Amino acid sequence: MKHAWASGFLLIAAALPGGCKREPAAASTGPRVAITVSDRGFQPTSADVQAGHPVTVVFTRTSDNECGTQVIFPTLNIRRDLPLNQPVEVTFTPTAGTITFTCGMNMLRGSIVAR
Ligand SMILES: [Cu+2]
Repeated sequence: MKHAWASGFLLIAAALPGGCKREPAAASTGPRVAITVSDRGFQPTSADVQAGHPVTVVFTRTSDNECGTQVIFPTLNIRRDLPLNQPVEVTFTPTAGTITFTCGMNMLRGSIVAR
């Protein structure tokens, strides 16, 4: 299977800078996390956010690989199409814990970790 390597994917934590600092007024939806969907999967595969505060995850698919044409947050009931090279925003307010997202085929995986 073409995407078999994904099963061995290690989660790499990517801590966001800024901590509890207030964002400028424009950031009414809270911090933004940019995630690229490439031939190598979701990058970064994990991001830390603050629990109880809205976060916007911006997915941009940069690969023609069919695998990344959708992103799904199973526990949030969110499914979005990812057009090539067009940023797609997913905004939600996480409760503490790990929120997993996957490609439409549940092969590629990543997570948002809310603390
Ligand atoms: Cu896939």
